[in-house]
Amino acid sequence: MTEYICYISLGANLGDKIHTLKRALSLLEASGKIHASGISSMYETPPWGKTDQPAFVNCAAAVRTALQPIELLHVCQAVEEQLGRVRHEHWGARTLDIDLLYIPGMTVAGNELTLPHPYMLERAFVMVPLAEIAPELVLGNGLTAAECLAGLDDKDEIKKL
Ligand code: PH2
Ligand code: MG
Ligand code: MG
Repeated sequence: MTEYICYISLGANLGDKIHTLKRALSLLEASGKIHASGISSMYETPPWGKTDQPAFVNCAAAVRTALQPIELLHVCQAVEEQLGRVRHEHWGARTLDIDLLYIPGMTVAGNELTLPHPYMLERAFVMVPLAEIAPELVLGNGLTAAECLAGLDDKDEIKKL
């Protein structure tokens, strides 16, 4: 496959969150097959969905790779495991979560992976970091990341660290 860019979201709400996200980005690079071409700031974000859990730290990255999207997902899952992720409950606390968000011009509809990420546009913890690194990126709804973010009212609760 020729190289393409995939936008990803990283999150943690247990342990040394910032350290974990930085380690995760270096482990993705260390695979030799994934190159981060843009990394957002780190943001402290209130838990979304299941609200009785610790605050998250989230960031976003643009990664360049020639792996198939599903192979990219598997490398991300291996990094999650390497950094001690144990899967507890759906939307619950986690040491590390890496989600694939969006690959310009590509959709994926499989058992393991759906692209664009079905909830990305509703989540300020995803859209604030994404709009920082790619404000002009046109997303699945035809609007730019910055335009999508402007429509989210909980964006003010996202704090840059
Ligand atoms: N991830 C979830 C559910 N809720 N909330 C925040 N703030 N950040 C996350 O990364 C997050 C969440 C499921 O993966
Ligand atoms: Mg997630
Ligand atoms: Mg995930």
